[in-house]
Amino acid sequence: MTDIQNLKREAAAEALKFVEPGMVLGLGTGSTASAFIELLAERLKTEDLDLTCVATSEQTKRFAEERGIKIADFNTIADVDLTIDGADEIDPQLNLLKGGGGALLREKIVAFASDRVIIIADASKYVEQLGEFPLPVEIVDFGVAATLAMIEAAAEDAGCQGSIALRRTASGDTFRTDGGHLIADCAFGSIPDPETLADLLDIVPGVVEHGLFIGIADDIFLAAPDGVRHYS
Ligand code: ABF
Repeated sequence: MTDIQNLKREAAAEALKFVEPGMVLGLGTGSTASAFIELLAERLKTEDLDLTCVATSEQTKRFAEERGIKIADFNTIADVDLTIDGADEIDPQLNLLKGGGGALLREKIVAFASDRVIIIADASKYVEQLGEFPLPVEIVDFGVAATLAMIEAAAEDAGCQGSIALRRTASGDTFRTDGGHLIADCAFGSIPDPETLADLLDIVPGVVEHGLFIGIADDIFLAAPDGVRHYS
């Protein structure tokens, strides 16, 4: 296992301590969330926790089920006790930039339905200001050109500039989310006012959701070579 994988696993191990019997548990998406799912699967081999697990992506659903974790239909569940997820960037106010994996809509729905959200990451995800990682914005494919122009205008009003490009897969096809939408990756370099940008993107009609998670994280476990730091 590489050093970075070890760090992800250490952060995941801290989050695992918060899983209690009978919980409705949200499972995030990405490699750090996958490290958590692997540890959870190991724990479930020796403990019957009677969990109800929901997944934030089809990828996570498959990954969990391959490890013997049953995934419930989220259409029948209104409240989640605890969600464990990763992030692409985390700022000092515990705001997050997420969605590099394209699962931001389901991640945000599950996070909003959760009593507690724990974010796990290696320390490289901690930044003074969000935005070096391109901000993913999930959009519908009706009127794409107009929506992209509105995103650009919203970004300018929030003090952000940079290139906005529709995401493609490695083979060059248009990337589609689990919900069948497109992703516009916004390479702003920096986002000086994430709250304002989030508010402005929220009112663009063609935007389904964006990757700014403002005030959603309750706890963050950041694993560095000298130990795991806890922010809340
Ligand atoms: C998800 O996984 C996303 O919101 C974020 O894009 C990504 C982080 O992935 P990783 O843990 O692989 O860095 O949580």
